Amino acid sequence: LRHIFSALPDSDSALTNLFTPALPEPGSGKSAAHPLVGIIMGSDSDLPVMLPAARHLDQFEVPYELTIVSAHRTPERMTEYARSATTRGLRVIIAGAGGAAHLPGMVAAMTSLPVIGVPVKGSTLDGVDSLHSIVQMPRGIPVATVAINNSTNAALLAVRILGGSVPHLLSSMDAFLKKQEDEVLTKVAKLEY
Ligand code: RP5
Repeated sequence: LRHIFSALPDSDSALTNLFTPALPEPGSGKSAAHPLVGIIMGSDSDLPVMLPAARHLDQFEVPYELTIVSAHRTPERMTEYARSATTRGLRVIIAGAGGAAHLPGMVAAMTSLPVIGVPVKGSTLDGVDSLHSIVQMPRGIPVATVAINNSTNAALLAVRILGGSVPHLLSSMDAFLKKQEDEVLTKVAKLEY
């Protein structure tokens, strides 16, 4: 993944001093020393779908880490990742997987952190298999599931969750929504006749 990281834009975190002392000092952008969001995926083949999550966290200057954790191929790594997430300072986990997409649910079973699941569309079944695997969790173990291949929304939801502790992020989200609204209204104005 090294070349992917180097392809991402650098961003200095603007979050320093905005967190309560209970939270670790924020690092800066991708592979930060103290990531608040963990982006994990079942395979490197999921990376194109998961990269928009990283790019959006960069935009909001939220420090994150990104790596491969497979529920089936590296079950012990998954257990260690989930069990250590809170003490390592993570506050939200974004987990993407395709097919028999057990990663988000299994991670949610082994941590109390909020887990956001991204169903990845595989080469067959249009991603509905992944969606059902992630969304149909049993009572007691929630996974916030976004739309198929929509890691953008996973990142935006993570920012909203972190915004509960970091008011600055809610202001950034307000600005993001306003910009988005303005863009649509500009298109409306152009299309109207
Ligand atoms: C899942 O199996 C991964 O999340 C991926 O979406 C899918 C296929 O993996 P590869 O065979 O491409 O490695 O575990």
